[in-house]
Amino acid sequence: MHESRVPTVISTTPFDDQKPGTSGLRKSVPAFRQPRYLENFVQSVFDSLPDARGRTLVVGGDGRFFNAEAIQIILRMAAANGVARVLVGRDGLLSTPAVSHLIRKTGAYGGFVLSASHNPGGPDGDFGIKYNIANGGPAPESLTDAVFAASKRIARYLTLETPDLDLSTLGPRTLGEMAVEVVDPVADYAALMETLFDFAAISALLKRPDFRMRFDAMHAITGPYAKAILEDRLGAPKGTVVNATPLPDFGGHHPDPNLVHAAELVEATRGPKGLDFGAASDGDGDRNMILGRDCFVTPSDSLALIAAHAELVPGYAGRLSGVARSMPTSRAADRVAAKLGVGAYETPTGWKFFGNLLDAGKVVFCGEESFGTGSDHVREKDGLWAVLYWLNILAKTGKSVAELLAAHWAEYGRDYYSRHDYEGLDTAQANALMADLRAAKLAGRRFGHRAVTLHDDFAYTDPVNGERTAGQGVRIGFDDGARIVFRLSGTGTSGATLRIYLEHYEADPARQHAETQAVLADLIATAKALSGIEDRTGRAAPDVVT
Ligand code: VG1
Ligand code: CO
Repeated sequence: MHESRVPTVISTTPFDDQKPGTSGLRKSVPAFRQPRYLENFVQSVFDSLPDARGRTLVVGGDGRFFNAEAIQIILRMAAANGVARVLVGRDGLLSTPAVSHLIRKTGAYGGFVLSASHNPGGPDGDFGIKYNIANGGPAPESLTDAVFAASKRIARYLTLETPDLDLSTLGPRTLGEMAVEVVDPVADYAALMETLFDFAAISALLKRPDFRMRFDAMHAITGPYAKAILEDRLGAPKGTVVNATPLPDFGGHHPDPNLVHAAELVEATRGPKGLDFGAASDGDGDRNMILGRDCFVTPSDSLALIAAHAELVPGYAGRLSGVARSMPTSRAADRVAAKLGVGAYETPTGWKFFGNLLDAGKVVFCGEESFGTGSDHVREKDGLWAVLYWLNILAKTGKSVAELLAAHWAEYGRDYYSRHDYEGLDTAQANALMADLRAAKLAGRRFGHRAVTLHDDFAYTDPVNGERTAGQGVRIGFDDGARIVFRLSGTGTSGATLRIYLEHYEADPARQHAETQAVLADLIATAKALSGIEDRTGRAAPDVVT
């Protein structure tokens, strides 16, 4: 069809709500299915990129509801906007870290990731889209700001009038004048993992009859990756990976690997017959949860232990330059960095802030309290990577997860840590709460046995390019090392979510094995008093505690 090669110009008018949040544009599926909504955003990206004409892009998503339609729309628009070539995962599937790797490996110009991550999916669930740049990482704020500005003045988008492309088999296709290559979503990623970890040692561990593990893919994207790597390559018993088939609605659950949403897995690690190792990943495969028998590794501790054991892992031995963590993440990793004499960085929430530090070689590991850990192997957090890293540590030390944690705390002290989320708050109420917290005069005030030594609204200046980001959350530090952080979520799709991050440092090994919520009880009370959350919203308790 000759006509299909000529871009069609479609008139449109702006939507006013296309500002990317912590991780791309995230809205309900009904919002994304409004006519022209996705098209406007994608065109705004093309209009903001210096020059995507003649370049290669990578496109893939976590398989959630609307993934398949969205990919066809993006492919047509890419062709109409002059993109030369697109690599797309078979059936439109690619995990977020796999997209990042493919961009880097192929030298692509960038890529689109389709996912709302840990948010639920389905016709009434959430959808999302994110643009990643040539380093494989999320677009920096300078670009997302430009996209938002473009979305407010958009008047037309470009597309082709072509039938849907078959993405179910591997190999080359053409769409208009654009080449489309349907690639195996797993192969390149699995090969990368093999270069980083001691697969022989992990394989020996997984085959031991006395080592019992489970990986819960939560009906999301990591199922095929985990099966290929853990079961097929490393020889873990069949059935080690559960909920391994990606479903458009994740089986009706939140694909969010935490103590609340992966409760069944947590249960399987409890008691004398509990699993030795449990792990889970989220909707798009970039988050992870690590469990041992009767124990849970906070993501903040996970980052610290990963850094502390770098010498045991082939891809990292002898080259640890530094560690970065998002501001609300506990200071556990800083303590390891200090001891090792390497750099420690504190960034705003969201993986896009790690990109420059990784590119500049200032850090090798990055982590967020929200079940995100990763390294310089890609420019996204990476769920399965973290699981393989932990298996590598277990295999090389011969210790259990609980033993590793206890030894780590004895050496560095323990950062008791928890996050309390209040979801679906009235946006105006939540904004007022934050404004009052910012304005409060807290320095020097006492709360119980603690006095406030730090009170600010976190701002960050990127040490690589000097870009400044303000308003990233209210930090309240106390004289005994405890800390409370308040911030509003930037990934929700309705109302506001208040996140309260609580941590208390304990140096004494005799007091490092208490129940976290009990240890934090007085800090929780202080956080409630400071914010007035109950009086303001009528909420006596958080919706989710992790
Ligand atoms: C949350 C987490 C943040 C994470 C982001 C994206 O953001 O707190 O640490 O980077 O989700 O993760 P917020 O703004 O809701 O707190 V994912 O797995 O969506 O890509
Ligand atoms: Co995610």
